[in-house]
Amino acid sequence: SCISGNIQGATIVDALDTLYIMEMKEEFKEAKEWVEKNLDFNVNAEISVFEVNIRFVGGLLSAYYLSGEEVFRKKAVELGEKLLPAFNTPTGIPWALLNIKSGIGRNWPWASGGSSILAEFGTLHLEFVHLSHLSGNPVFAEKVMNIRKVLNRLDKPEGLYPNYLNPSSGQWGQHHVSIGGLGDSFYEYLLKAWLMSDKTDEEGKKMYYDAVQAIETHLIRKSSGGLTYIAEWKGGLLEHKMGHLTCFAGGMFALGADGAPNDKTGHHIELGAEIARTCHESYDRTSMKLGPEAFRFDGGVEAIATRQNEKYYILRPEVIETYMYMWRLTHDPKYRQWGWEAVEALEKHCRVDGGYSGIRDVYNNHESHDDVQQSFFLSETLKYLYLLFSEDDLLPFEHWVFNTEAHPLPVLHKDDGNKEENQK
Ligand code: DMJ
Repeated sequence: SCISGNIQGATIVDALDTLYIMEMKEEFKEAKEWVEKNLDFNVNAEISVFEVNIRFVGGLLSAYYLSGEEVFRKKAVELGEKLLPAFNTPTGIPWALLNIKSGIGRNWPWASGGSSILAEFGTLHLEFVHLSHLSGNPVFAEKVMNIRKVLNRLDKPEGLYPNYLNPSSGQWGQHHVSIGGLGDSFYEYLLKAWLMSDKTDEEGKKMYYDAVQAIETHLIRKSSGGLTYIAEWKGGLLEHKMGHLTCFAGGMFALGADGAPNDKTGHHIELGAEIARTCHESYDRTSMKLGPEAFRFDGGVEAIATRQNEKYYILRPEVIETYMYMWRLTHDPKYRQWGWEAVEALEKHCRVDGGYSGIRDVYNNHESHDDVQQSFFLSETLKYLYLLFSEDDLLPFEHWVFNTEAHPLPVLHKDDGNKEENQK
């Protein structure tokens, strides 16, 4: 075909705010110059709308809010405009894939009956609200508010949101529900949309707490050994498996505890603490002290991967992310201890000449490296570790929310006439 490639520079853009926060000024300047000279969206590429939004749009927005450098704002808005044709569907639920030259979209061929994915179209909200805010163009916010409207018109099985929604018919695909892959950050963005609005977005708030209620009733279970976990739901049947991705939910429950209805604040903190403990166990029960991609609670095992293709670790952040939220919200020192165990394991098993690498089997005694350093290692894993060992006034939760790639976005305060005065 004549597709020439991809947007280049994911690692650089994903790392900008981490460099800034860590006060690595020389490296930040070098990265900024690369962005000025080389970051190019006029390419013939079919991209994932979700991945480009969370890594590139999110990375550029944070770099702008932290540094105040105009180039980042300009590039973020330019890229946002490139993504708009993805919303040209009968319902306005965007396509997963978009050719940013032709503007032609489509969905992943594997997704249930031509569906779009909940965690993909549901993870645009924070960035698009900021794009409207920074450009003065309401179109971005309108696109994501319409997604909510479509979701709120639909019946939800047992109050749960299936991972698949067809953008042409506006109907759910397969009734698979997950708080891990394919679902995860949709729930995160409901809560964070409310927080980022200075707690004015009542619709986001209601959708979040209603969803958590259904998740507790239908997906959260306790193992015989006393570990709380979040299962997957397939048309009413539970699969007793938890993905590494799902471990972010501990931090989410704790972050949302403060606003929980019916005196449930303590309960949501406790839920976060229990998920953190379970995910720590998934690390502790391996030989490398790094967690597998997925672990199970069936056939006599607890918090252990049983299938060879679920034993890898690709430098994912979710467990450390949950430690960071739990630390900030409880100051229980065990979260720093657990974070330090992860630091030591990363140094011991993932450090290689050119950087850090994923591991093929965390239960093995010697490492087989996959030779990939995911861009989220710099944006998320290292940033959350740094915040775990920093004071609470570095990017305080009252003023900042983190997008799902750990890019901080400022809370839009009610009384903000001109907003981006420094909140660092
Ligand atoms: C990141 O790109 C984001 O955190 C996303 O929400 C889920 N997957 C990766 C990290 O594991």
